[in-house]
Amino acid sequence: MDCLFCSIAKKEIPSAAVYEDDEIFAFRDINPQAPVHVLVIPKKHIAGMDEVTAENSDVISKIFEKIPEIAKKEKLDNGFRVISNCGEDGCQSVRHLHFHILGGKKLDEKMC
Ligand code: DGP
Repeated sequence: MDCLFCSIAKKEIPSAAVYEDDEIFAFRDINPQAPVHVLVIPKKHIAGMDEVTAENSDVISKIFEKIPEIAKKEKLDNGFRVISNCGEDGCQSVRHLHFHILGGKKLDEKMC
């Protein structure tokens, strides 16, 4: 399967890694929309939030356990935002599930 974020997780395409373990990879967004903009992905391909099921959701809870640790490491002590765009209406441009961690400044109140 030709998937950009699978290739990034396998290091076939370089990225600025922030965190890695057997199941999760976190790296800096190539087009940052805040002073800190990190993407957190499961290494195993899940296309998006619309494909999360009871069978594959274990890694999602692991990602959500890891996000506060990443935020702390990135010094986002004053808060941050986590976003997962899904599908066409959600403006998901890469069909590999990812969570944006945004912070390092006061973010816009408007979310859409
Ligand atoms: P979304 O629009 O929610 O699907 O977010 C995809 C994000 O992925 C977008 O903010 C830009 C980022 N991105 C796209 N291609 C690359 C890449 O090759 N490397 C990195 N580090 N980020 C990428």
